[in-house]
Amino acid sequence: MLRYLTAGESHGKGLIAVLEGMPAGLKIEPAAINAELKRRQAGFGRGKRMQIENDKAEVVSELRRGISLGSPIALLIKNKDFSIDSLQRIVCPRPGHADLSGLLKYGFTDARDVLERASARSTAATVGIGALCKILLREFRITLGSGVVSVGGSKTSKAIKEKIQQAVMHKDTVGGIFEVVARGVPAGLGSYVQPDKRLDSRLAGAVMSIPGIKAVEIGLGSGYAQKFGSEIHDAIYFSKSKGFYRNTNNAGGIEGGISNGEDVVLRGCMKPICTLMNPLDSVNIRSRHPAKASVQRSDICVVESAGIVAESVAAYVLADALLEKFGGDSLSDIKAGYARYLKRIR
Ligand code: EPS
Repeated sequence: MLRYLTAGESHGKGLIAVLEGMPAGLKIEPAAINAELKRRQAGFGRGKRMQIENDKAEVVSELRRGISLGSPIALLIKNKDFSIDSLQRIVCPRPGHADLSGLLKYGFTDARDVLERASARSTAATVGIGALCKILLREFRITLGSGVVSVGGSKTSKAIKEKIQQAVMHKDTVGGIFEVVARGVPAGLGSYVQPDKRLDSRLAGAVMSIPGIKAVEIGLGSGYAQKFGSEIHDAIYFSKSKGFYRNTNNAGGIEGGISNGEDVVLRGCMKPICTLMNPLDSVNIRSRHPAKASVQRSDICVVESAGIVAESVAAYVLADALLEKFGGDSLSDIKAGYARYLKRIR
């Protein structure tokens, strides 16, 4: 149904995102895309790069008078810090980063060749894709939001701020957990008929594709391991006004790989950023002698931004599953099928 590609290096000319499979007839306002890009740049703990960039997307293909034509949509986000050719070499790989495995894989002698593409800067393009998908989902009253659950084990906003300040003071970094909630998702997206059609496997894979993510859970997630079935499964009720509904949502809105009509809830765990101002032991890749890992401009904590990126990939998965079920080339066809379906399941 939908597919996307991104391209671009952290300090190259810019980032490109291409999304194919969007229906014709959708009003696309660049302001809505730019608002999402801005959200990704914010958050306590971000580094100096975010003071340089002011991410804005230019829609370089597919629209006519602001309305989609059914052809691929291409976005361009220019980098202000376009300095790729003059940046210093990096010869002491950072533990936790793609530096060493990338060097070994591609036969480079400068980790700069790895980190330019491995950089989480690419997530600006991902958020551009997510913003387009959110525009489609909004037509069906499906909305997504995210929030920080914890940072370094701290949970209140005061304690989280203190934890990040502590990391700054100790020249360290800190990770955490974010939660994404999608509201208004109808029952019936995804399927149990094949592993790759399951909505939960698609969401988990999508969130895992974000740099720095080490765990994903849907609904109660690992909490399921602690309780009896009778305590944990979401009992089913029906009323004329609500249709089928639950009083609990431990399943995170997905049963048997299919959305069940409740909110879709997922959490992701992001590791601490790997660039440490007080670096760990590493090895000089040329001399093979012990050395401290390289240090360069970076962030301290990006859990909040990671949540926005996770919203974006979740929006992509939900939009893809929606088009799979109600597929059509134009928005009006899809809406007609959607309305018929909603009537049937009530
Ligand atoms: C990022 C841009 C990068 C980093 C960060 C995310 O910019 P620079 O490397 O120029 O400071 O701030 O990327 C990483 C932490 C990483 O490890 O790649 C962005 O736009 O989000």
